[in-house]
Amino acid sequence: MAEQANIQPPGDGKPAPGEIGMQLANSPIAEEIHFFHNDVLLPIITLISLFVLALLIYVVWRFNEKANPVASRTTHHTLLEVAWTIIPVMILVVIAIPSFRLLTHQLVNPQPDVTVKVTANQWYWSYAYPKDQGGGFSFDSLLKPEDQIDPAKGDIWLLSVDNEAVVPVGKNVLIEVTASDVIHSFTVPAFGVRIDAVPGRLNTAWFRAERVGVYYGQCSKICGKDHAFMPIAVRVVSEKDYADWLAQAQKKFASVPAAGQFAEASPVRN
Ligand SMILES: [Cu+2]
Repeated sequence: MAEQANIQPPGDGKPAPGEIGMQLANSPIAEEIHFFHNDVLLPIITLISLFVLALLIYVVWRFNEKANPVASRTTHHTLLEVAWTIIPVMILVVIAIPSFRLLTHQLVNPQPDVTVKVTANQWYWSYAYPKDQGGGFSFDSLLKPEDQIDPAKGDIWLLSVDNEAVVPVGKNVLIEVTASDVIHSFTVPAFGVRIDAVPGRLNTAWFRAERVGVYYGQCSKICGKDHAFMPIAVRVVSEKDYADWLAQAQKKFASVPAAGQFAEASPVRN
């Protein structure tokens, strides 16, 4: 596999210093999440906050003790009460429509081109590539120790791992997620993926990366003392590089006893 130059801009695949927004989207779901947050929720939140602030300022100015020495004894106003019930309900309906549409897109897996089985362990990840898709191997992915971090190669302390998961660009990747011990959570912000890894249960999620590069994530469920030290690194490569990597990985991980029950891709469950 050709070594890729690190040409990713800040905030692409990893956090950037001083960043307050989200990492750049690299999947249709992440784009939809960003649209929902930036173009639907934020304007509504801003308008409501400004409206409430204006009401507070008006009340302070108009009804303070000096301006309004004799307080009104009004306790009910039917029209006002109906309005402040109906308008929030209508706002919630406006939010619910894109929200449920996004949930549906996230939760209904498309026909996968590549399936990767992800197993969470205290405190590392294991990836298995099914045999019928050119894999037939599995490997563990552990935090790269600080003394092996080489920034010139694009290594990032606390995010880089010894063995990255590799997926092809522009393909539907189905991930089947489980855990061997306690509950973990497989989260890669740039892909819009966050799915719990639960012992004895197989959860699925999907993404389709649109750009090559390395995309990082972290376990997102408190899972014990090294919870902060089990990062996720997914390298997105071209289709040719992916085929080359599969061939290399088959040899490299041949000695690792393949998790037999994970050797075949499971049927898609929606
Ligand atoms: Cu964990």
